[in-house]
Amino acid sequence: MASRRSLLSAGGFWLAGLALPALARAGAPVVDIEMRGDVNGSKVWFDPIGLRVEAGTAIRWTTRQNVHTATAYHPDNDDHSLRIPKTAQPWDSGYLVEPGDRFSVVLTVPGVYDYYCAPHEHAGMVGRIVVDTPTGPGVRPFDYFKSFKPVPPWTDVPPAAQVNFPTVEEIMRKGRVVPPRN
Ligand SMILES: [Cu+2]
Repeated sequence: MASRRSLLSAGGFWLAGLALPALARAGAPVVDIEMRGDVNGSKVWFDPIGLRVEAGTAIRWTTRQNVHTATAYHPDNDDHSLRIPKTAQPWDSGYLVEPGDRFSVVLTVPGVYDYYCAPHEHAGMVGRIVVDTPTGPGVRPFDYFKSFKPVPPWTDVPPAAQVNFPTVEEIMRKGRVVPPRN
């Protein structure tokens, strides 16, 4: 965690799966997502909660209130179910503590990417990004993995999180979906 924080404070990009030259070569556009909450932390959300972007886009999460993470639904992250493209690199920002703390990834593999905030997943703090085309595990039902029983077992997406994901259809139609409470 310390090294991650110092990387962030140094202004570095923490890239998932790609080195910096790819970012420079693509002239990657950057799309921002804010991580917000009310004063006592009873409501927390990503804004926007849904995004459609082109492959090669850098997604940059910035915390504004409370402490958050941006963490991919992937078995590498505490046995969460796989809800990003199979060949995409998972990411986990670690805790973003101070207002303005940031974390970035460049998404290069087409498909649906579901992600969550580790301390607030059970409060429904999740988001969804579609890169180019809506394909991959992220388009499948939340319980799709029950039939093949992965080892170690994957955890269920909590009900409060399930109901908060914008639909792929809404994301494809609007491009950018703001959370309902805003
Ligand atoms: Cu959070």
